[in-house]
Amino acid sequence: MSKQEKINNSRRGFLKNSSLGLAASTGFATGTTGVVGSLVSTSAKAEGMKTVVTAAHWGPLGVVVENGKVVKSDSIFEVSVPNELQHVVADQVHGEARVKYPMVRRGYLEGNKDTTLRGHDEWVRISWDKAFELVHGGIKSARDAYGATGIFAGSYGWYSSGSLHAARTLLHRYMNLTGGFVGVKGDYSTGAAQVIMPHVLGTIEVYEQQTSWEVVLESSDIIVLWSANPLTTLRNAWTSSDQQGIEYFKKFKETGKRIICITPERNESAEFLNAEWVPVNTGTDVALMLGIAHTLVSEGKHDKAFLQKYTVGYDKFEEYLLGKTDNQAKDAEWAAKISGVPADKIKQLAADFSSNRTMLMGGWGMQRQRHGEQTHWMLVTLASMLGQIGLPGGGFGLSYHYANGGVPTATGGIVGSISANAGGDVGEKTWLDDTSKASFPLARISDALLNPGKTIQYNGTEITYPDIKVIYWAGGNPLVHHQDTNTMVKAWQKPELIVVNECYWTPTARMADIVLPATTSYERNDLTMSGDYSMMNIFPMKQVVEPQFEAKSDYDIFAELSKLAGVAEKFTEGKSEMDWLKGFYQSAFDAARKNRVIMPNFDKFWSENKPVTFKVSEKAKKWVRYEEFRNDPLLSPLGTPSGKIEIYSDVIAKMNYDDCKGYPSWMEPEEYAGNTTAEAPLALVTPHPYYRLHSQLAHTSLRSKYTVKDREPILIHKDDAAARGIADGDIVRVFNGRGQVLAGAVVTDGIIKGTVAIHEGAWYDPADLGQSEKPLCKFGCPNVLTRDEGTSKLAQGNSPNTAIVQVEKFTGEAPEVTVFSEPKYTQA
Ligand SMILES: Nc1nc2c(c(=O)[nH]1)N[C@H]1C(S)=C(S)[C@@H](COP(=O)(O)OP(=O)(O)OC[C@H]3O[C@@H](n4cnc5c(=O)[nH]c(N)nc54)[C@H](O)[C@@H]3O)O[C@H]1N2
Ligand SMILES: Nc1nc2c(c(=O)[nH]1)N[C@H]1C(S)=C(S)[C@@H](COP(=O)(O)OP(=O)(O)OC[C@H]3O[C@@H](n4cnc5c(=O)[nH]c(N)nc54)[C@H](O)[C@@H]3O)O[C@H]1N2
Ligand SMILES: [Mo]
Repeated sequence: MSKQEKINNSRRGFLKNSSLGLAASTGFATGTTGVVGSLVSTSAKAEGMKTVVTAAHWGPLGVVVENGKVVKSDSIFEVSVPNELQHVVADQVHGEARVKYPMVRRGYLEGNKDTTLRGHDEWVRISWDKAFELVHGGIKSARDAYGATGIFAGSYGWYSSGSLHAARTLLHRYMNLTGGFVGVKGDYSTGAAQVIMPHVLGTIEVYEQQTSWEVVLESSDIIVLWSANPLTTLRNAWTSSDQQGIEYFKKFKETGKRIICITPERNESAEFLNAEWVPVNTGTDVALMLGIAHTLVSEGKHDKAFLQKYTVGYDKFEEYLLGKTDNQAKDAEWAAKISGVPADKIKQLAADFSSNRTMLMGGWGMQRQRHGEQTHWMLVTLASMLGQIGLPGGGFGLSYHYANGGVPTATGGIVGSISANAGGDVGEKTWLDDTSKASFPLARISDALLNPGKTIQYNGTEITYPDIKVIYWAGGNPLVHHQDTNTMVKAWQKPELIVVNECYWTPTARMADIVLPATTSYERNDLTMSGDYSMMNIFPMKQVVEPQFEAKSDYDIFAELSKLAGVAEKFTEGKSEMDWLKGFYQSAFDAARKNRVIMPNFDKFWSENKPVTFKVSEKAKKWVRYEEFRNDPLLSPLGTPSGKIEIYSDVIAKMNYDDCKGYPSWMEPEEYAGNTTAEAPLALVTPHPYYRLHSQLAHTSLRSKYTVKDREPILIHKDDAAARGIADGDIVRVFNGRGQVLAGAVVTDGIIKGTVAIHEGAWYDPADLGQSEKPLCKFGCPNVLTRDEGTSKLAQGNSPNTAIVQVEKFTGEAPEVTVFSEPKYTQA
């Protein structure tokens, strides 16, 4: 089944089941949100049944509960593109992957120091009292012996939405109160872009509001999805998705204007939006952009006046572009050889971009690779040459694919949230200096664990890795999200103690010493807003069911641990769950009032069972990013040293890094389509999944929508499959020098020849951990195959999309996938 068929099919499914009786006509699709909360409370009339309104990253939900069990869930808004992630609350709460009780690894319990047992030791069920005693004791003795730099609580992850039950923040709050911890710098999402952009534009850019969609609809002639897949990625938001971004993409399609999608695979967006797909080799966008830039210059189509007035250093870059510095003109023919995009097409793109109002919408997959800093720098440079930055509907936007970027910001108030610093008073933080010096770019985690004391370069500074003895993770899945799993498994054997709070038996939980069962967001009360930029709604997140088995919220877990450490009062500030929520809501209420927006009081809001929705001003609808800068670059300069767009950055040049020069340039990655080997002749790309949020929901029934013979799918071009005797639906082995996984072949012409795709977030399920150097992952976690190296000395971001592999038909008896059910355990 093609992806489009999948989308159509699931739409039919949605219409058929549509409903809980929740989705009334709301006018949502036309941009005027309405909600159906009042219907919600009356929809479930049957005895013993109720419908509860809550929310998740994947949107606001109505959840039907019957006799204490979730039976159904759906969006409370009518959305024109269904989001199946919303339909599996029952699986999330009652599924077989739940961690039910506190668990400890037998070796740890018995004082066996052999940490290589992690991941294949026996589990022992213990009481909460025993668990708290073990965790508190382990952390305390490590603190006494090694100090705060021995404790790592960076704990990156996407846990669940909510202002109060934010797993990672709560962990930090507890750690801050008890003597400190080593944290991390940056994130996996935009590891490279968020470090380079401030040098170029003076802001982080990737998490900023974009030119309003209303302006784009009106003024853009062409939108370019450059390494972006909004139909997939807008299904989620860091707060909660209200899918307004998807509705706007759909509206743009309906205008009949051009949409171009530049990606290695014809992704869900390209199909749904009927975009012109430009297949490109993974990791070659800088070359492609240079080819377009060169065409502009050779045809005199670059905007010299714009470059002169609003940028610095173009002349230095142009020397490189034209080949004056290295005898290689970066012309369309040169770019075609590298990128796989024909030279004629490159020239056509240059002509189209420069003769139309063009919005370059840059996604982030292309910066999650070696030299990932260059892609967004070069994109901004190309946009500068086109000269449309700051004009309605022109220029670039680096967040249209994420959390409703470009959906106009509503006028109202923003809810408060729990802070990592308790009550503002945590005594003298004598450890703070040491730990902040020791905190490292998060994607260097394996390197840091394996090489304590090693010094690395980072954005013009030096960082020396700490000696980590304890890891505490709450709300992330590093054994799935981090690159080169086999190296990580080794690194993970270094600490003396690893504690994980989890709702499910994830690969990370399985690799811990102590696992504490966390409630899902459906087992507690909370609040969230929607759309990280649009801030349009406040959703109540009401408790749907009682905590399952012995699960506790992270809040309660850390409150108990704080009690053992003698700081409970500071941790809780004497407040109950509802006290916190009232306070967070009040912040929004007060801010809204200043904006002359009246919100219901908390009690009314909570009892009404529906969101608060804010209105959007005409001004917000007309907002154009960089308009002020364009109107007056002297009065509204950028935050860069020159106040202009830095096509050449003196600051970066002076860092003298061999892998990030003073202007954007093409640097050949160690592994890509143009640099393969006989052993690994195919490039690998690892996009984000349509039916999951990373690894979240992998354990639900949604799996049946995408797996092939129970395995994570791998997209492979029909010629590459034929050359290997692989048919659609075959189980294949995918391997390289770093590891091996099984996957299910999806044979297609929807991927550029020479590249295969496996989506990130597939759970790591090793067949023979402890017996083999490179255990076979039975399910298909792509990070077993990816490269664990920083993007460059500048950002040290993650680079999973720089990888090459081989694929072969798997002929043996395929081992059963076991990672999605509870492991065996014994009673203490
Ligand atoms: N190859 C490759 N790898 C990638 C990427 C890629 O593109 N390619 N993308 C990267 C990116 S951008 C990101 S953001 C990361 C994502 O990596 P993660 O954020 O680690 O991924 P999630 O699957 O969201 O993990 C969140 C975990 O928190 C748990 N959880 C949910 N709610 C709670 C709670 O209330 N309490 C507790 N204690 N736990 C909870 C979930 O069960 C889940 O296991 O992956 C990165 N890895
Ligand atoms: N459904 C869903 N939504 C999500 C997430 C999820 O896991 N599932 N994750 C959320 C998070 S934390 C993040 S960071 C964002 C991620 O947002 P992005 O980073 O933008 O998502 P990706 O899927 O990694 O990449 C987008 C597209 O770029 C393509 N691509 C990859 N490498 C290259 C390249 O070298 N060149 C070009 N031209 N294209 C390339 C991918 O194949 C994909 O089609 O999404 C968020 N939304
Ligand atoms: Mo991310």
